[in-house]
Amino acid sequence: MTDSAAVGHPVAGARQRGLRDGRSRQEWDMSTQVSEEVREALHEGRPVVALESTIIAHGLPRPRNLAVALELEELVRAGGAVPATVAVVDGTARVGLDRAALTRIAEDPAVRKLGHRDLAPALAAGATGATTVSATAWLADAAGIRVFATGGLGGVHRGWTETQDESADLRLLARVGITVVCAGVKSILDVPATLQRLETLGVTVVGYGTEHFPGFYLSSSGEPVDWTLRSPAEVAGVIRAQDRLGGPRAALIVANPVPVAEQLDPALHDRVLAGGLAEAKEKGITGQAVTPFLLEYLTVHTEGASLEANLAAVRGNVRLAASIAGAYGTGAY
Ligand code: PSU
Ligand code: MN
Repeated sequence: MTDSAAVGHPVAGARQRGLRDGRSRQEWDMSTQVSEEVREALHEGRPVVALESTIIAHGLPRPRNLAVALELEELVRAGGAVPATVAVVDGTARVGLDRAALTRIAEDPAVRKLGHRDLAPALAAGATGATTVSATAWLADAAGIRVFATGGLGGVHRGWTETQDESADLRLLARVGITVVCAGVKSILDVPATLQRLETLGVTVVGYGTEHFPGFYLSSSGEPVDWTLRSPAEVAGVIRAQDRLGGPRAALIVANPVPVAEQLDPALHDRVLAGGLAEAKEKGITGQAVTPFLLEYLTVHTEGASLEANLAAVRGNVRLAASIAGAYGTGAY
């Protein structure tokens, strides 16, 4: 069921004719393996939902991360879609992982964190790594997948005027026409600055059932959104409108709040986050390590409450993504 083949199989309906950048399908297949199940679903126009793997390898504690990875795939299936978890395994980018690959991503501490810019060196070195939103969106889009679910996007970090730390997620989402269902951006970030950057980059942001941008662990960040959608059919309508418009491609961010009953207590959130940011600064934590450090700090110092809120958010996003993929149906390309 989850067997893969490296070359020579058609992917994604009309897109098998060639890629936007002029490479042949076969050239692309040499570097990227789409699992047989995902390939068939795309070929037949059945709904597929991409899932990232950094949340598994670097965003959640072991051994719970493997159980969550499997649960998220099950949730996609229960929603009538095929899951396509993305990662790089021994130098091959893979879209749709089998159980062995998923286990390795979850269990092996040597698994690297790969943003889009890390893909080429990872492939060349034969490395194994988990893909962030930027790398996942790129690979999933190239495979012809239109809907992607995650927890919270990366964005502009607090103190960005000093550190220049802005997640590569934003720039990449300005370049691929994928729909990302998320609980906003991680609340460890500078949320207003991130929303401003998304506006500048031309990335469409809609609130799902809310007039406020969600706050990842929190149901609301307090920031307003310009557009509110209230059903998977309405989201599918926007994706179809993107298709009709053409022009430069950019992502559609569907910001889906964690239910209020499952959010992290806001006062606890603010207090613990302040401690985490101070400790990160003290320890000189920078670059790719910042996000995993803060997520873990919050999990430890809220005694697991932030982890439960994070998981509730991701589960909700995965369910919604499956419904959107179903409502959108075929005819994307
Ligand atoms: N959502 C979660 N947990 C995570 C992430 C998202 O609930 O760990 C990951 C995503 O892979 C995202 C990355 O792309 O965090 C952002 O990392 P950085 O800030 O270093 O770009
Ligand atoms: Mn960063």
